[in-house]
Amino acid sequence: MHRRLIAPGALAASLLLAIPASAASSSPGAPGIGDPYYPAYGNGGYDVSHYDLRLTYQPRTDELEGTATLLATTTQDLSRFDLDFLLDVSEVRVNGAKASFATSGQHELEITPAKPLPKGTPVTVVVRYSGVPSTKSAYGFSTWHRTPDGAVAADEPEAAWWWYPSNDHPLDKATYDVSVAVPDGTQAISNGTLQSTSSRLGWTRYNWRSNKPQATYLTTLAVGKFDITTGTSEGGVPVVNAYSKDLGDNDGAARASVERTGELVDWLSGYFGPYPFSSAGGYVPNTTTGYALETQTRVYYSPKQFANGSNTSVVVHELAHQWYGDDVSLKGWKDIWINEGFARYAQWLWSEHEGEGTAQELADYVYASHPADDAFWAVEPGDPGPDDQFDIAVYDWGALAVQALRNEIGDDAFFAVLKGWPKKHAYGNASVDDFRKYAEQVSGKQLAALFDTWLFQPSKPAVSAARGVSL
Ligand code: LEU
Repeated sequence: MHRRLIAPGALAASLLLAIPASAASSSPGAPGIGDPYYPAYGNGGYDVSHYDLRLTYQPRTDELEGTATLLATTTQDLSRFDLDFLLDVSEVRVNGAKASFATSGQHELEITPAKPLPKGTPVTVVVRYSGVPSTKSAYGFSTWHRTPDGAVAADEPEAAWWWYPSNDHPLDKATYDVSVAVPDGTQAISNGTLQSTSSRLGWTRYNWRSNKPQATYLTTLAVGKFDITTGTSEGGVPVVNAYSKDLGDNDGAARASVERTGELVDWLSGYFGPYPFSSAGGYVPNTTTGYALETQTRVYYSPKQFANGSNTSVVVHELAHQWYGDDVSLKGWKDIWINEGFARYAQWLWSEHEGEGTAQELADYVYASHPADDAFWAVEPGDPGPDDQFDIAVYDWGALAVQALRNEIGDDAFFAVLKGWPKKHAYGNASVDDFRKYAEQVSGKQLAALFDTWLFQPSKPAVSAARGVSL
């Protein structure tokens, strides 16, 4: 009992003195950014401003390897932080020093820097990694799609985990340099502008730059044998499109649709304001999946979109997202109506332009074609829940709600809102509530009841409340 030389209190005090002030209060960043639909998506404690991905991909074996360098700023005193990622990590450095790392949960890479990171400081994170993405899954699924000559990463809301470590949530947008080396004769397609290509030792490196804030799920990679076309729209927007050389019967219809990107970007600019990015375009790989995705500046299209001939409507939908979804991104995944309701409404405006039915006629049709007991009306477009996030109701009822808003506030205010919204929140994030407040401000009308009826009730609006329809 006489061996105790220092009283416990004194020991604790001497230890505390030895720890720098920032470390005393630092704690691990949260493993999720706080989205109630997807609690583990994204992370807390830092904000990424730029991703630099320098990769090599071998289509034959599906091996991807390389280095991701992230520039971030801490938003709290951090003892540890997470990235979302599935591939095999060999080394992590934080501000130049080796950091320890471990995996946890479905897709968390936990990084413990050698020294705690004080709040508000710039941090450089380097992650060296490799792996075969098609062998990885989370929650029992994979969104990495191999093709006969390569692979594609394009999905929503999850796509990044299979190919780069990230803070995987639209709330944390960043700029990107994506540089991918592929075997000579193969191309790598990504977002933004192709800065350069270089060849050596049998590999060709494609250097893509996306220089405006971009959500993680909107960052895409496609490798395969592509035919790349370039041009400039009449309005001055550079256009880069890419078509798999293996589209078979769908090749003509795909090109007849996607080659109209420049014309459609200019047409949409009339409604939404100037195109927000340095480049536009789309790519059609030889995938078997059936959807399209508004990957920023370079839209992903499945060949199936063109199985019945040209489909300018899907091109209009995905290009509308460049303003509604990409330039202005949702704050939480429950805000999906702002993306899909307005992209669908743009298709209705295009239908009207093409003489194939006015927006009002299409709204009436949607309203009339779903009886009150149809499950369609059970999905609230304003808060559909994660399982119904991409239900047809979010699109069609969502667009009907847009028509209801138009009828309530009149065309002048409506088209001012349509164009003003991307300007108000350019390169940022916004919620359905933010949209209602903005529409109220522009129109001078109280819209709470209208939004409640059209977006937040799991039932078919009564005809008496049906401002969207002209029945
Ligand atoms: N946002 C996509 C679309 O344009 C849907 C997603 C489920 C891939 O409709």
